Formats: sequence, C-alpha cells, structure tokens
Amino acid sequence: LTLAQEKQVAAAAALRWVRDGMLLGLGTGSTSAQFIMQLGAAVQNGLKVQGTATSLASEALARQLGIPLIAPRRGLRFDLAVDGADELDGQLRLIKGGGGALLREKVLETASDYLVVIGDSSKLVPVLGRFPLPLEVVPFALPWVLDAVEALGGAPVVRMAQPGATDYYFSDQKNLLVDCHFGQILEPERLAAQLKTIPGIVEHGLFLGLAKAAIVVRDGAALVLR
Ligand code: DER
Repeated sequence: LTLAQEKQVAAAAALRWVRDGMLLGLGTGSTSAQFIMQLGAAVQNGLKVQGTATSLASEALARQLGIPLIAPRRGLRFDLAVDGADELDGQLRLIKGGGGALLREKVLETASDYLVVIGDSSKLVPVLGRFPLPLEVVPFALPWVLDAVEALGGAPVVRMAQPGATDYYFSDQKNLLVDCHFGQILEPERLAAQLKTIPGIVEHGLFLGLAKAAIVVRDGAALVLR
C-alpha cells in the first residue's frame, strides 16, 4: 500500500467506530482529512452525527462535505475524537502538531470521551523524539522561549510559512509554532512538565494519557492498539 492508501485504510477503520447520534471531534492533517472525507460520504448516506473541527482547514473541509458542525459551548463533550499524530509509542503517547493545530487538538481531545489516533505505518516508534516537538508560542514571548527551550536541550526552530520562506507560520490563533529537536525523549511526562513552566508556551505537542486507542496500518492491515 502507498502511504496515502494506508491513511485511507486507517480512516475507514475509524469510521466503523462511528454511531448515529455521536458528537465527533474532527482532527487535522492528511490522515484526518481522509477520515473527514469518508465521514462526509457516510453523512450523505444518512449517518446522523455532528462534529467540531480542530482547525479552520478541517472545519472548511467538513462544512464543504455537509457534516453538521457545532460551535464550542459550555459542557460540550465529544463521544469520539479521531485524529492523526506525528509519532506514537507503545504506551499511546503522542507527538502532535506537525499540522500546526496542536492547541485546538489538545483542547478538543481533552473534552472527548474517547480519542482514537489514526496513522500510517510510519507513525509507530519505539521512542518519541525523532519528529521535532512542536510548541505553540505567543509571539511576544519568542526570544525568551527560544532561550528556555535551548537550555532544556531542545534546539528550537521557528516554523516558517513555507520551507525556505522569510515569513513565520501563524496558527489559527495567530501564534507562532516552534519545532524543538530534543532527540530521543525518554521521559515525556518530565519534559511536558518542564515545558509547562515556561511562560509564553501556550501548548506543547506531547499528548500524554489522551489517546485511548490507535489504528495503525501495518502490512496493509489496520492494527488496533489500546
Ligand atoms: O498536526 C497534527 O497533530 C496532525 O495530526 C498531523 O501531525 C498528522 O499528520 P498527517 O496525518 O498528515 O501525517
């Protein structure tokens, strides 16, 4: 299978978990886009669900496909959130944020009863950290955040709008993304706690204790990890 086909297989497997009446959290990235497209087809065939998206891009795609969307409101919880990841380990700890949506993803997935991660075969790793850890950072705080991350050994790089561009990438919240090269992250919980002490970091891309399951494609088949 090509990577694109693997994403389709993972998305189709997650769609089988969707039931009429569910409130869904809709992820961001190319694998989530596959899920949203397949969900849209199911909605057009009569599936009764509503959703909230984790990015303006996913919201636009869902709206275009006729998936009923609901706005954030007090007490809103999602039955099921489906999202991709940049890396996941055997304990379902994730690095997310490659798609720039980590803040809304973490907010919405924390408000979800069940997060299932969908991924192609490249996502499952023995140790997190080969993929640089994304941070969402308030622009004013950038210089001091870069110093603090560097002091932690994170080799920070501010994400540009396009590779090689001279303008910064801005999140849906108009914050900056900083990609940090820590190398192997052997104690993700400890690093997450350290990052939380740095003012100006709005959110980091370590998603710990959030995913209840993952559907990862291996040798053409969807593998469910719990
Ligand atoms: O930004 C994210 O967390 C996304 O889930 C993303 O990184 C996963 O990307 P992909 O589905 O395009 O591989």
